[in-house]
Amino acid sequence: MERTFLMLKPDAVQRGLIGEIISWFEKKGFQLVAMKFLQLTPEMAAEHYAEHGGKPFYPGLVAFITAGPVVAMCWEGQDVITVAREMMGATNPAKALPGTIRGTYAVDTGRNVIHGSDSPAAAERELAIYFRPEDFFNWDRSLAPWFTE
Ligand code: IDP
Ligand code: MG
Repeated sequence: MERTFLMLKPDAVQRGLIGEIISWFEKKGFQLVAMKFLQLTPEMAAEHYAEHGGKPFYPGLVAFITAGPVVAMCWEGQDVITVAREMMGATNPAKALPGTIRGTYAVDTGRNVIHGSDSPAAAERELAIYFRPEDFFNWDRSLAPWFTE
Protein backbone atom coordinates (compact mmCIF):
# COMPACT_ATOMS: atom_id res chain seq x y z
CA MET A 1 0.00 0.00 0.00
CA GLU A 2 1.23 3.45 -0.95
CA ARG A 3 1.46 6.42 1.42
CA THR A 4 1.38 10.14 0.75
CA PHE A 5 1.78 13.38 2.65
CA LEU A 6 -1.20 15.73 2.57
CA MET A 7 -1.38 19.07 4.32
CA LEU A 8 -4.33 21.42 4.85
CA LYS A 9 -2.75 24.84 4.49
CA PRO A 10 -3.40 27.80 6.84
CA ASP A 11 -6.18 29.15 4.58
CA ALA A 12 -8.13 25.88 4.89
CA VAL A 13 -7.78 25.95 8.69
CA GLN A 14 -8.82 29.61 8.96
CA ARG A 15 -11.80 29.06 6.67
CA GLY A 16 -13.13 26.15 8.72
CA LEU A 17 -12.60 23.57 5.98
CA ILE A 18 -10.62 20.96 7.94
CA GLY A 19 -13.43 18.48 8.43
CA GLU A 20 -14.91 18.96 5.00
CA ILE A 21 -11.66 18.39 3.11
CA ILE A 22 -10.58 15.43 5.23
CA SER A 23 -13.97 13.93 4.45
CA TRP A 24 -13.11 13.78 0.72
CA PHE A 25 -10.28 11.35 1.43
CA GLU A 26 -12.22 9.26 3.95
CA LYS A 27 -15.13 8.87 1.55
CA LYS A 28 -12.84 8.05 -1.36
CA GLY A 29 -11.58 5.04 0.58
CA PHE A 30 -8.15 6.12 1.74
CA GLN A 31 -6.99 5.47 5.28
CA LEU A 32 -5.53 8.02 7.71
CA VAL A 33 -2.32 6.77 9.33
CA ALA A 34 -0.85 9.93 10.91
CA MET A 35 -2.07 13.44 11.66
CA LYS A 36 -0.64 16.50 13.41
CA PHE A 37 -1.87 20.06 14.04
CA LEU A 38 1.10 22.42 14.00
CA GLN A 39 2.46 25.76 12.82
CA LEU A 40 5.45 25.56 10.49
CA THR A 41 8.62 27.39 11.45
CA PRO A 42 10.43 29.27 8.66
CA GLU A 43 13.04 26.47 8.76
CA MET A 44 10.41 23.78 8.20
CA ALA A 45 8.86 25.81 5.39
CA ALA A 46 12.26 26.15 3.72
CA GLU A 47 12.83 22.41 3.95
CA HIS A 48 9.34 21.57 2.69
CA TYR A 49 9.55 23.96 -0.27
CA ALA A 50 13.29 23.62 -0.97
CA GLU A 51 12.63 22.98 -4.68
CA HIS A 52 11.02 26.43 -5.01
CA GLY A 53 13.78 28.43 -3.29
CA GLY A 54 14.72 31.50 -5.37
CA LYS A 55 11.47 31.62 -7.37
CA PRO A 56 9.55 34.94 -7.37
CA PHE A 57 6.64 33.54 -5.37
CA TYR A 58 8.86 31.87 -2.73
CA PRO A 59 8.91 34.65 -0.06
CA GLY A 60 5.13 34.97 -0.22
CA LEU A 61 4.74 31.21 -0.09
CA VAL A 62 6.86 30.90 3.07
CA ALA A 63 5.03 33.84 4.71
CA PHE A 64 1.67 32.22 3.91
CA ILE A 65 2.50 28.67 4.94
CA THR A 66 3.92 29.85 8.30
CA ALA A 67 1.07 32.32 8.98
CA GLY A 68 -1.07 29.94 11.03
CA PRO A 69 -1.58 26.30 11.96
CA VAL A 70 -1.83 23.53 9.38
CA VAL A 71 -3.08 19.94 9.44
CA ALA A 72 -0.29 17.58 8.39
CA MET A 73 -1.39 14.06 7.47
CA CYS A 74 -0.25 10.74 6.11
CA TRP A 75 -2.84 8.87 4.04
CA GLU A 76 -2.54 5.33 2.76
CA GLY A 77 -4.21 3.50 -0.10
CA GLN A 78 -4.04 2.16 -3.61
CA ASP A 79 -2.27 4.70 -5.87
CA VAL A 80 -2.94 7.34 -3.21
CA ILE A 81 -0.15 9.68 -4.41
CA THR A 82 -1.54 10.08 -7.92
CA VAL A 83 -5.20 9.87 -6.98
CA ALA A 84 -4.89 12.47 -4.20
CA ARG A 85 -3.21 14.85 -6.65
CA GLU A 86 -6.07 14.28 -9.11
CA MET A 87 -8.58 14.95 -6.35
CA MET A 88 -6.74 18.18 -5.42
CA GLY A 89 -6.79 19.54 -8.97
CA ALA A 90 -4.39 21.96 -10.65
CA THR A 91 -2.04 24.18 -8.63
CA ASN A 92 -3.83 27.24 -10.01
CA PRO A 93 -7.40 26.88 -8.72
CA ALA A 94 -8.65 28.86 -11.73
CA LYS A 95 -7.51 25.90 -13.84
CA ALA A 96 -8.62 23.22 -11.38
CA LEU A 97 -11.69 21.38 -12.65
CA PRO A 98 -15.01 21.55 -10.84
CA GLY A 99 -15.20 18.40 -8.76
CA THR A 100 -11.66 18.80 -7.47
CA ILE A 101 -10.79 20.21 -4.05
CA ARG A 102 -9.03 23.31 -5.38
CA GLY A 103 -11.71 23.68 -8.05
CA THR A 104 -14.36 23.64 -5.33
CA TYR A 105 -12.79 25.73 -2.56
CA ALA A 106 -10.15 28.07 -4.01
CA VAL A 107 -9.59 30.88 -6.51
CA ASP A 108 -5.93 31.90 -6.09
CA THR A 109 -2.68 29.95 -6.62
CA GLY A 110 -1.26 31.48 -3.45
CA ARG A 111 -4.28 30.33 -1.40
CA ASN A 112 -4.96 26.86 -2.77
CA VAL A 113 -5.93 25.13 0.52
CA ILE A 114 -4.03 21.84 0.23
CA HIS A 115 -0.63 20.31 -0.42
CA GLY A 116 0.00 16.79 -1.67
CA SER A 117 3.21 14.92 -2.50
CA ASP A 118 3.80 14.56 -6.25
CA SER A 119 5.89 11.33 -6.27
CA PRO A 120 6.90 8.42 -4.01
CA ALA A 121 10.28 10.10 -3.38
CA ALA A 122 8.58 13.37 -2.43
CA ALA A 123 6.15 11.54 -0.15
CA GLU A 124 8.99 9.84 1.72
CA ARG A 125 10.96 13.09 2.03
CA GLU A 126 7.98 15.17 3.15
CA LEU A 127 6.63 12.60 5.64
CA ALA A 128 10.05 12.58 7.32
CA ILE A 129 9.85 16.36 7.86
CA TYR A 130 6.62 16.10 9.86
CA PHE A 131 6.50 12.66 11.45
CA ARG A 132 8.57 10.23 13.49
CA PRO A 133 8.24 6.48 12.90
CA GLU A 134 6.05 6.09 16.01
CA ASP A 135 3.54 8.64 14.67
CA PHE A 136 2.25 6.21 12.02
CA PHE A 137 -0.61 3.89 12.99
CA ASN A 138 -0.99 0.54 11.27
CA TRP A 139 -4.63 -0.09 12.05
CA ASP A 140 -7.04 -2.53 10.49
CA ARG A 141 -10.11 -1.03 8.97
CA SER A 142 -12.96 -3.50 8.99
CA LEU A 143 -14.27 -2.08 5.71
CA ALA A 144 -10.96 -2.63 3.89
CA PRO A 145 -12.23 -5.55 1.74
CA TRP A 146 -15.08 -3.33 0.57
CA PHE A 147 -12.69 -0.71 -0.78
CA THR A 148 -9.99 -2.84 -2.43
CA GLU A 149 -10.05 -6.30 -3.94
P1 IDP B 1 1.63 22.00 -6.05
O1 IDP B 1 1.25 22.50 -4.67
O2 IDP B 1 0.40 21.79 -6.90
O3 IDP B 1 2.54 20.80 -6.04
P2 IDP B 1 3.97 23.59 -6.80
O4 IDP B 1 4.29 24.02 -8.20
O5 IDP B 1 4.81 22.51 -6.20
O6 IDP B 1 2.41 23.20 -6.78
O7 IDP B 1 4.03 24.89 -5.89
C1 IDP B 1 3.96 24.77 -4.49
C2 IDP B 1 3.03 25.82 -3.94
O8 IDP B 1 3.60 27.10 -4.17
C3 IDP B 1 1.65 25.89 -4.62
O9 IDP B 1 0.71 24.97 -4.09
C4 IDP B 1 1.25 27.32 -4.35
O10 IDP B 1 0.75 27.46 -3.01
C5 IDP B 1 2.58 28.05 -4.43
N1 IDP B 1 2.79 28.60 -5.77
C6 IDP B 1 3.25 27.95 -6.86
N2 IDP B 1 3.33 28.76 -7.93
C7 IDP B 1 2.89 29.97 -7.49
C8 IDP B 1 2.71 31.24 -8.13
O11 IDP B 1 2.97 31.43 -9.31
N3 IDP B 1 2.22 32.25 -7.34
C9 IDP B 1 1.91 32.08 -6.02
N4 IDP B 1 2.07 30.90 -5.38
C10 IDP B 1 2.55 29.86 -6.11
MG1 MG C 1 4.54 20.59 -5.55
